[in-house]
Order: sequence, then structure tokens, then C-alpha cells
Amino acid sequence: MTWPRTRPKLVADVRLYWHPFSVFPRRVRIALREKAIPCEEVEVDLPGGALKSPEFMRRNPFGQLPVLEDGDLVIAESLAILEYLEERHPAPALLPRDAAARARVRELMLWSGNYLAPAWKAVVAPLFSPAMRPDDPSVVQGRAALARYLDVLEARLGASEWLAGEYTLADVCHAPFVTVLEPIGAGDLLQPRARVAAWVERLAARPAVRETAP
Ligand SMILES: N[C@@H](CCC(=O)N[C@@H](CS)C(=O)NCC(=O)O)C(=O)O
Repeated sequence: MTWPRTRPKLVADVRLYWHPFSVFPRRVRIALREKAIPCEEVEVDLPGGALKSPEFMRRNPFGQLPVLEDGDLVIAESLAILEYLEERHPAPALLPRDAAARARVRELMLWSGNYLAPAWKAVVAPLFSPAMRPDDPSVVQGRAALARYLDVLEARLGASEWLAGEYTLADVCHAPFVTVLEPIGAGDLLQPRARVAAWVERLAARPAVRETAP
């Protein structure tokens, strides 16, 4: 699939390797749309083991998605890709100019991968492993960690619409996880956290987020 089909080509040969059920590539797909960067999106046969093929391992020696190619440049790791796109295509800005404000955004970007993602994955695990019970200790612990993480976001949001004031890469990094809490059976965690719930609604309403929904 090539997106967008009708807009002028801004970058030559940008290609993203992704899979529809993968959360980390979705961060990049959202940023590409926010910045209107045309990109060929190549769906990788993840269930068929394509990530561990010698051909793919040459792109990312850890055999993971996403991978972005821009001409001869091949980059793995969603945060490295997002920062690269930001530097190559600064408008519209998804990072603030001020150093302190940037640090606050990067803090949230890292938290989303280091703390939110493992908790989210523990909660989602029974959907992919039918033998696993929802009261499995790892799932229960994952839900508790997810709830604690959402508490941190509730406090961080304060009176802001977005995690760091303006809409930034901090919001982009969280979107693939928090906009699917309902379908993964964790929607109840939003009810007692009104600011997070309203922020998730705002996120889900953005065209770039809607267009990349799994
Ligand atoms: N730290 C990496 C995490 C990437 C990651 O976990 N990708 C998943 C898909 S969402 C993957 O490729 N999983 C397959 C595997 O690890 O074999 C990033 O931010 O890009």
C-alpha cells in the first residue's frame, strides 16, 4: 500500500516495514500521516516468520518491526525513526523547540516503551494465547502496572489537552497502546481517570490515528 496516493512526493523511496497487529510500527505510521510524508508501507509476514529471515535480519539484526528505509539508509527502532523523520521533516513540529520541553517529551516517549508497553503486552497476552487464563498472575500484574501507568498520565495531563502541552511525539508514542484499551478488555481502567479518558478520545479522533487503527 502506498500512502498518500495523491499528494506530491516529498521524499524519495521512503519505505516502512510493518504488520497490522504491531503497535510499534503504528507510531511511525501515525507520524508519517501527521507530517504528510508519502511512504510505501510493506506488510511483513510476521506470523509466517519473515522477521527472522536472513533478508529481514540484514535490515534489523534483532528481527523486529518497524524498519524504515529512506534511500540507502535503513533504520530500526521506532524512537530513532520518529526522531529521524522529525529532523528531516520539521513541519508540522512534533517536538518542541525548547530543550527542557523536548526533554519532557522524550521522557514520556521512553516511558511508553519501557513501562506502558510491557504492562499492555501482559494484558493482551491471553488474546493471542487461548490457553492462558485472564486470572493468570502475569495478566493480573500487567493490569495493575497498566493502572499505575495511567495514574502517572492522569497526573501529567493536568489541565492540558496533550501529554506535553502541544500535540507531540509523546502522544504519538502512546496512541497505539491507549486507543485500543477498550478492545483488549481494559476499557474499565479509563473510567476512573477522566483526563486520560478525554485525552484518549482526542487521540482517537485524529485522522492519522483513525487511518492507522488495526
Ligand atoms: N524497541 C522496539 C520494539 C519493537 C517491537 O517490539 N516490535 C514488535 C512488533 S510491535 C516485533 O517486531 N515483534 C516480533 C519479534 O520480536 O519477534 C521499537 O521501539 O521499535
